[in-house]
Amino acid sequence: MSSARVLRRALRSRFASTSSESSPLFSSSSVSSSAAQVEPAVPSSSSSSSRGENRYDVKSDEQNIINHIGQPTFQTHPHLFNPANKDDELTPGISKSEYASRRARLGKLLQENAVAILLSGDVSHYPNTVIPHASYRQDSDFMYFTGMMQPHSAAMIIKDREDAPLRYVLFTRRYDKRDEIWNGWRAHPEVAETFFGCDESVAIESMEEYLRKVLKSSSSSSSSFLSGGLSTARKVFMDKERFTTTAHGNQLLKVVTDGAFPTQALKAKSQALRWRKSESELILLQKSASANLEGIVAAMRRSRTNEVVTERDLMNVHEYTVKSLGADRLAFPTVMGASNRATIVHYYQNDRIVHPNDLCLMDAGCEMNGYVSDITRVWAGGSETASFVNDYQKAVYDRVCDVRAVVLAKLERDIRSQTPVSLHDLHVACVDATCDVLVDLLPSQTGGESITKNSLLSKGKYAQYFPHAVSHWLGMDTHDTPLIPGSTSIEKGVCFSVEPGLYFDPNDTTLPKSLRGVGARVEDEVCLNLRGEVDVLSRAVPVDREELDAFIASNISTSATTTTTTTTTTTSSQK
Ligand SMILES: [Mn+2]
Repeated sequence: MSSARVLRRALRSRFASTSSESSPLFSSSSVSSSAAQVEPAVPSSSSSSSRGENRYDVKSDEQNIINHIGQPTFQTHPHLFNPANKDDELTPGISKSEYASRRARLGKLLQENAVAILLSGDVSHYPNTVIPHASYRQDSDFMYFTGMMQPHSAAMIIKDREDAPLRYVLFTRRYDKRDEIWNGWRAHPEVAETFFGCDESVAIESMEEYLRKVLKSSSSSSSSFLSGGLSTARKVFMDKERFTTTAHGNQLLKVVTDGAFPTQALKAKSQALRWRKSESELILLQKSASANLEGIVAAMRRSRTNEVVTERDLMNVHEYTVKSLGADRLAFPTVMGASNRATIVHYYQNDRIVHPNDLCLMDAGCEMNGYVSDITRVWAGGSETASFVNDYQKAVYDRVCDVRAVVLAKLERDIRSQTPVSLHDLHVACVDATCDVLVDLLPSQTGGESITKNSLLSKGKYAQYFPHAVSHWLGMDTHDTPLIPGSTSIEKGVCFSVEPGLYFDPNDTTLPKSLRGVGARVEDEVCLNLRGEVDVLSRAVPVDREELDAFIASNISTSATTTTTTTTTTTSSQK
């Protein structure tokens, strides 16, 4: 049976009994004034239901039902889904069974008689208003286990015994007509069960009471949650800091702490699972990287004009392009620094004019289907015929590319010889190669000190020119799974950045004048694919200076459509 038919049947049978009880968590004095500011007041269900506004007017047509789910489906967003998998994908690219297997793997990491509690991401508002920011971003852990993209939701994964099936309960807001008018469609408990594949869907307004029962059931053999009695207290897996930002979260936390139930953080377990990506996740990471590359190429093209362009123009061209290709948002504020702004690692003002032959550093990323990209390229812009004209610019850029080559070669060599290699090992190799470069680029006496590899390393002086790490994990977040130490050996399915750089402070008078204000970083996305091969997801845009110039020139002379084909061809070949 198609999911739409299942939904239609469920809706017909269940909406007739839609509860019109009041909403204890959101409608009354239980919401503090500070929480009301964070979470705008939802009107009392009881008052509006008395006017008949809170009844769901369900028509039997499929489109109406699908529209009420409140997040993309194949029917409403066919451009985001793979038509071949339209009945399987819960979110674009990820199947319902993959979400179920994620919960099952989490279940294996939990002890018996445990409950994991996850909250959806908070809604943020423009200051002093109840106007929400346009692009709601789901909490990554919650998204990973549920595929639920909507706010004001929560989930419990209950494990009674090793040999008993997990129980997955999803909590969503009750239907509220006024909320729908202001904020659009949402999944309500009546829809959620079938659509999200949970064992039970419950109104989030009743979650506190439900949690009490789950916790109490740990010592009760007659509980509806258990098929057998358990004598010890429920162990609760939750990230407490996530519960303190809303009145609702605080109430749930109080239920757990008042009962003195033993708690453990959930995030170490969720990050351990999220760290290794599945085949579908790697495909989504490649799609995100390919869209991001399209955006960077569009910015390159825009920079090669004789019109006056600003850094912001280039940033906007990138953002427009990635969003046109399906990105929901940028992964982080774009760094678009021309000339000496390229020396500022997290430059975000992006508001100055790009002059002819300026080096343009763009460090950009987008989030698409829940997965991010993070790529940096440097090129010469500001005029139709821009090129690297300064020998120091050429030298710094070329030597950063050399460091990149050293790091990637080490990675490739270690993976091939099955030598364990970690992000920390890559950083050590990067620092070593960077020091070699610095010895060549810096005068032998700089700032009253003699520059040798030893002096750069032993005093950590290299960090003045290379202040960041060469790598971080990548995935649903830009700095993904930060609890996985950098000393962990890279495994199949793991994705990370490789980003060497060199930055020479414009105001550092100890440097030769031509070196001041020169900065370059080259950042690639790398994964060890499931076949155990090193895969550079950002390889469609070259880094070698001459190759890159030829690439930009060919992209200027061709149409935007042709460019799209150039980089997405690589995406297709990845699958
Ligand atoms: Mn990065």
